[in-house]
Amino acid sequence: MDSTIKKICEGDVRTASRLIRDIEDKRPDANTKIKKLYAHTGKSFIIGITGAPGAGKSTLTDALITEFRKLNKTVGVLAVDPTSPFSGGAILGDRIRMQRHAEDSGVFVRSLATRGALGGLSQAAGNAIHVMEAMGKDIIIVETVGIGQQEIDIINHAHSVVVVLVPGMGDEIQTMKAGLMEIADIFVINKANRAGAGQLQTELSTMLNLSPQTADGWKPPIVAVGDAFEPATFSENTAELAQTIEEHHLYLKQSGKLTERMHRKAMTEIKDALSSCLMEPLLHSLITSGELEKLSEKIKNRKSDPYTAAEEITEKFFQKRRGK
Ligand SMILES: Nc1nc2c(ncn2[C@@H]2O[C@H](COP(=O)(O)OP(=O)(O)O)[C@@H](O)[C@H]2O)c(=O)[nH]1
Ligand SMILES: [Mg+2]
Repeated sequence: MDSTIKKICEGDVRTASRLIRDIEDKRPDANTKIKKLYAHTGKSFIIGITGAPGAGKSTLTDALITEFRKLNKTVGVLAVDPTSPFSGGAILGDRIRMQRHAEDSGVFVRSLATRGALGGLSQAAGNAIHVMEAMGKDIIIVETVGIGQQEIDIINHAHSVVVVLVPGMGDEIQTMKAGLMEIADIFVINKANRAGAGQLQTELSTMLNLSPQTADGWKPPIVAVGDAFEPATFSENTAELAQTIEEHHLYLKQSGKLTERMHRKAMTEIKDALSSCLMEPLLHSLITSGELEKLSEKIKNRKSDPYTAAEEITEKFFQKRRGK
């Protein structure tokens, strides 16, 4: 076995961290490593946590680490969030809080910054998750800011999706519209001691009752989590959240829906891989050769159309490939 792969499978933190950095930097040999690593992945349960910036995702993730460790599960955390305390610009309080897990060899926390080409972020996240899977982590938590399609792509790498909402942020309905409603398995109403929590809960339940998802056998539960600075109730609430996540995992296994989720994940991965093998090099060569500019000009002047142009491009691309 390749020594890097061997070390990662033994849980070596330095080797795993280096590969995650190479993935993030889009080094070409990172994909070669992932290919070799792939056979050692696929055993972890992957939880996606999404919601608006400041909704308390990192605080919840931190509390969930504690809960899962109590259950003797090893945990990997991947924060794909430029505003996250895990990534770079940590506020002192968050850094101190994370410190207690830093001592624990059963916990591995890494972040992905939005460095490099944006399009590759879902692929980078998927691959970083694979590294943690190969390390043998029982549970992997992926934290991501939930706004657009890109975040939904990232969350597709998860088996179970937790959407975090906060009363009074005025973003609840937008979050729903962004397509998170369809993808949520569990809702958290965070900072639930705040005004408007009850109303948010009512609105959400009404929406869930109208949603066809309820016919699916799993009605997304709503877990209310109180203030993070009230340790007693907060740990009680986060224990309930961990429990709900475990229940969803059990449901997925027993209903056969875990296979569907694995399929969804595989589809995302192959799309990501195709994009990095095909779309990215293709666009890169079209841009650097000036071809894209010329084609745009022709299309603009109605000397060509986008479909003919795309056909010509693909024809040329495959000819070149075959000639190789
Ligand atoms: N008052 C209050 N503040 C919280 C709570 N949870 C998190 N925060 C604070 O809200 C800010 C954002 O939290 P964070 O977990 O980083 O949110 P994220 O951006 O969703 O990851 C931080 O300053 C936290 O200390 C809470 O339950 N109550
Ligand atoms: Mg965060």
